[in-house]
Amino acid sequence: MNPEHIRNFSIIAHVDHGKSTLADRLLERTGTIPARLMRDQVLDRMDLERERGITIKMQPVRMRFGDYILNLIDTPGHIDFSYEVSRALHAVEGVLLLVDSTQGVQAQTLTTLAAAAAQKCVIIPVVSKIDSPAARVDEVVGELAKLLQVPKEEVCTVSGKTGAGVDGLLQTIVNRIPPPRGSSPGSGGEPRGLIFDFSYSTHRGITVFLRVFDGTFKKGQPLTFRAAGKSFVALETGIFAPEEIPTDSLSDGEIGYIVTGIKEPGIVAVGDTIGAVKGKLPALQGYERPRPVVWASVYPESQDDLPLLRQSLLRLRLSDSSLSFEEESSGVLGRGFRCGFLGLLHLEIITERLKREFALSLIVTIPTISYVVTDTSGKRETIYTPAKFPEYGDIAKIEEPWAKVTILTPSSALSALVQVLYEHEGETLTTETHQDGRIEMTVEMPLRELMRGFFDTLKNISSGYASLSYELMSERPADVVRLDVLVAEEPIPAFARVVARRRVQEEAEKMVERLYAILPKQLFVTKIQAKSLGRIIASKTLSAMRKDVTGYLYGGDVSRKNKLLDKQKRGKKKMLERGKGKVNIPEEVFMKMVQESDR
Ligand SMILES: Nc1nc2c(ncn2[C@@H]2O[C@H](COP(=O)(O)OP(=O)(O)O)[C@@H](O)[C@H]2O)c(=O)[nH]1
Ligand SMILES: [Mg+2]
Repeated sequence: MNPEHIRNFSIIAHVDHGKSTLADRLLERTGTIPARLMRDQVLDRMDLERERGITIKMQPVRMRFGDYILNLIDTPGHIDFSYEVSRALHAVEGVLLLVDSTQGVQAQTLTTLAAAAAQKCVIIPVVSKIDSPAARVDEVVGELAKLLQVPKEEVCTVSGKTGAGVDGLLQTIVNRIPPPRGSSPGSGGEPRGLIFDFSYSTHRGITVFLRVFDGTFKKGQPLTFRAAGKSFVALETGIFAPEEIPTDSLSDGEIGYIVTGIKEPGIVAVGDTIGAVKGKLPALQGYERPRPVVWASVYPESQDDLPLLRQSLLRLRLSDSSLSFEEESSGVLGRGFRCGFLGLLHLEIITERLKREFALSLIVTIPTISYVVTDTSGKRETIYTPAKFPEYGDIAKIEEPWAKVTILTPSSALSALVQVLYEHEGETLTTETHQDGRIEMTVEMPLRELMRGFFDTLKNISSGYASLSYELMSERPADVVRLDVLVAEEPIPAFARVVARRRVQEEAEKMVERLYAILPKQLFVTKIQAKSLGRIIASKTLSAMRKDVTGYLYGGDVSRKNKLLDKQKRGKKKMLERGKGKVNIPEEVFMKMVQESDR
């Protein structure tokens, strides 16, 4: 295939701005998918994507338009999946930057635009949903033209619903997006490609998704992964239609797949270069591994399922390279995994997939962030689990990740937003008023505070109109403390939290109250306490369950009755003294305390 006739592009936008629906029309107009097989958001192939109406995974597809081959990669819009977008951008020369004409530019529009520009992609501005009665086409075209500093005439307008503007857009793609450059001079046909994704099947092992940059890949060819240093024979080469269609070969400029037959996990990685065994071309620039944003523990409800859970996580990682996990054990919950996620939606999607695709019953603990703790001996350690957060005495310095947050909000929500930012320790860097009166703010904020329901609050105060996007920044000093919950004077490690010092009292009382409300009475008086910095800062006493020891005595033998009650009292006192570890915390109580309950 002559690269001059190839165009590789991606559709990027804020969530729900119509990417997948526009992709439907492109597939339809190019006759890629026959009408009888067409359905809404056809590229959203996972059940979960279809049910929720969101794209989770990027999806490549090849189309034919006249003499041209168009390779499109549809991407997710939610911030948690921006790693998918960044990987897609490495494989293409251009993007359609889509903005919903009923919404205008949103926070994620700005971040995806920045990512595409950094990748030197050619950007085609497109305003979508022009059929909608709520469309403000002229206004949004103006907004987008201003954002990109291009004349209004360069902004395309389309409807993914009616197909209006789609033919023109196809022509624009061919005209404005450059063809991929051919093989490096002097490479002598040596193949080289970048792995941007992969999938796994039991009988074919790992299939890598690649963008070919040089030479030609053929079936039966011996190949190697540069970083992993592993060689294999290509079992099949092919393209996405969007289902996998075998081809004789894949050559420079093309996007396709290679079946590797490799079944061991941990070898194939996105960002690795695939090439000839003993090839001379240098490795291509790969991707930075994304840093997990939140951590949560996942335990099987029954310990018998531990091996299945391990296997399932390994399997999921074969279609989601951003997932990270390691085994851990907790006294009560048994063995499980501490997992790192790219955000709360990512966590939700992964646990949902574990439950559905592998029929697992799971306990998922409250998500937390990580802290970097330097102890008094100078040792620096990243702590992912509150239960491992050191006691206050040994700490020299604590650092926590910060986030740079972009917020776009109607001006009517501004005063409420200022208050909320204050409560979440946000520091405003810039404020800018858009043409339509909306305010764009960049704010720096501890990730801990961003994860403390900031997004929900933002949506609430703006009646749903504000949008947010963020990127992680490096660590800064943190004023946080460990908070423990004690039952009968015994700390319960699984209940430990790390909270802002200024909120520790409030959190302590909340946790004590919550446990008090759900812990059944014990045989003896039970103290429920919260402790921080070596002091008890909240406490409640759960009265004893009174077992009726005198019940079998009838008649009026008062002295005998008193004697028995006395004995019971003494027994209880003894139990209280021995009380450690004697408290029976039922599993439901445990689950309610460690799982998220106030969201
Ligand atoms: N009226 C109208 N609605 C659209 C259009 N394109 C998408 N939608 C709707 O907008 C929502 C989000 O669309 P989707 O393609 O999933 O957006 P994505 O998140 O960017 O992939 C869905 O409810 C679509 O039916 C359009 O051109 N016109
Ligand atoms: Mg989509």
